[in-house]
Amino acid sequence: MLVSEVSVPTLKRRGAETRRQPVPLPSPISAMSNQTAIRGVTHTVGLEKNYRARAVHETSVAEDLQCDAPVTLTREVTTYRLKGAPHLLVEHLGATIGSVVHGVDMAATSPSEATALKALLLERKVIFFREQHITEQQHIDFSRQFGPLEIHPFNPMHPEHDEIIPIYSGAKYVGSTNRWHSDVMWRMEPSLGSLLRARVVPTPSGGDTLFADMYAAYNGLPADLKEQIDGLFAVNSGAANGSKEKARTRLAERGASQEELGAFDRRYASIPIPVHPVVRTHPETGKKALYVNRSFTRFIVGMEDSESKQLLETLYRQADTPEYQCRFKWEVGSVAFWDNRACQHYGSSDYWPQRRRMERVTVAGDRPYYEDSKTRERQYSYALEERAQA
Ligand SMILES: O=C(O)CCC(=O)C(=O)O
Ligand SMILES: [Fe+2]
Repeated sequence: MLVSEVSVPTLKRRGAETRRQPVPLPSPISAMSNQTAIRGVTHTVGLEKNYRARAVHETSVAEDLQCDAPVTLTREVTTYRLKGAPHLLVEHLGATIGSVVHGVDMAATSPSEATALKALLLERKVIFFREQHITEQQHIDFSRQFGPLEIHPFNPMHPEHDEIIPIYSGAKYVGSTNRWHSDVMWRMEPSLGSLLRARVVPTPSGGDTLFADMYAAYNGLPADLKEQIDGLFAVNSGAANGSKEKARTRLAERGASQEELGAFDRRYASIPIPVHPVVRTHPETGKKALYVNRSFTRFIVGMEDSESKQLLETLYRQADTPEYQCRFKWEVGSVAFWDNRACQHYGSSDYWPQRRRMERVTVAGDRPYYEDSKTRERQYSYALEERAQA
């Protein structure tokens, strides 16, 4: 069905308003490092560490010679009525992953709409809504319909709402979510889902988020490799992406005393290091998902270091497969709601030095497990320390 045949909110795409103007790179580059963190900045890294952001900036042309005045186009889009909420229209992005749902109002979602959206999320792994010009509280309230919310233990919070993680980047703070990951895999119970809302986006383009279907990533492996990794476990930690160091630096720069920094270190040290299954059984769909990535996974338990590295590299590369992916272009007010148990995501860092401001609310999850398909036996994640003491 064509969108033009039914009554749906506007599907206008934003035209080019301003063009990217490359600016000279600072000299030395290290001057851009994250030395002056401010409250509310997270997931940031100095430009010198983010070679992709730097490469895009250096490659961009000084002026957009071939493009003139911006013109907004409307286009026809094929959509499908959502079962259980047929006034909501679904536009698919990737083959197996990612759908935009038209007609959602996050400020006034009924329980039956929420149920239908949850069923779609389980099928499509990530769903998107556009033009949600809602308050922070409405963002939180909508998210709460899908489960209890998670408060991040050490990231700087939104000034008024502990449930919101601000992910702000700009000239000083280079976007650093450009690594495939599933959120907070360094926790024993990583989050079920994340709801990310765009408040400021780069123009005319940049800062898209990519999603990879980790069921497809698993299904795409050769049979003998699947057999080899079924039932394996791997150590995961935030240390792999420097999250502790970033949080500690921010705290120090906000004037924390030695005592407060000591308390932070003790609190961080008390976070158990999780050992998660390499292949995770989804608790709601029963499907198998590949559950490792470069951001968090350190090594496979019980395997020689070199063998573990080699195997993990093969598994990490699965997320790079375009067939398993979708890509979402943000507009102000766009929201992505993804299932961390079924997909991974990657925030493209191709807009430096422009500003991009995103806010995330996270739905708490439960302990991952691997279920043997024949015996139905479940093996749950465990804390590295528990096993060491046993
Ligand atoms: O910056 C992005 O697009 C992704 C942010 C992210 O990784 C997150 O919110 O968990
Ligand atoms: Fe993330």
